[in-house]
Amino acid sequence: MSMNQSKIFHPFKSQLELETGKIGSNANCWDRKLSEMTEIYDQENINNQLDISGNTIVYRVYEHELPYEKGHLIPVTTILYPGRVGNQFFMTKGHYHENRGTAEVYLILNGEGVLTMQTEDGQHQEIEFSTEDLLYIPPFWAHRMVNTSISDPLIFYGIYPADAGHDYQTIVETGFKKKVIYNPDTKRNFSII
Ligand code: PAN
Ligand code: ZN
Repeated sequence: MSMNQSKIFHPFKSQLELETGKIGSNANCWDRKLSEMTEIYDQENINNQLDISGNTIVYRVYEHELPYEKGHLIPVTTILYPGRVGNQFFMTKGHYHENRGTAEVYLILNGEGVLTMQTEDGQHQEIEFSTEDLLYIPPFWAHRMVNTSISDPLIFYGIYPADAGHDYQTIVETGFKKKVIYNPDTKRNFSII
């Protein structure tokens, strides 16, 4: 394939604050509020929650502004705050990549939790992690991060192919096979059920 000069994207550098997850420049920042993700929690937990109509931020995302085109990679940090809805921890909405054949890498900058994953042919896997762990999400695996800390934000850096796309709807319809719930009777404070 010949290279079209007008399509050559220029290299750049940017700063990532390791303690906060903030990406300094060329990045968009967006928040996911609890009120925008009520369908992914058990309805009895949501119904007992007092402030879902409010502005509780569950997570904040910094994402480099780059073309969503094949060949590029998107660097992104997520700050998933500590909290619960009933016995369910704060978690990301979770998704398959629209382009199912694309993978992703997560590096845990700070915190602890569980990565729940599943495939459309019925497999599932849950991986517990903490600071400095590197997580590999292969093609075809839906992925959701759960923050199991009572007090600390979970901060992770990810890189995914720019043409991956995000399919949230399938997860809204099927949910994840496994839930991570608060359980003060266990040493680690949570159970995977
Ligand atoms: C991540 C996620 C991010 C937020 O960058 O998009 O952590 O989670 P949800 O997208 O599930 O709301 C990623 O996996 N990108 O592909
Ligand atoms: Zn992803």
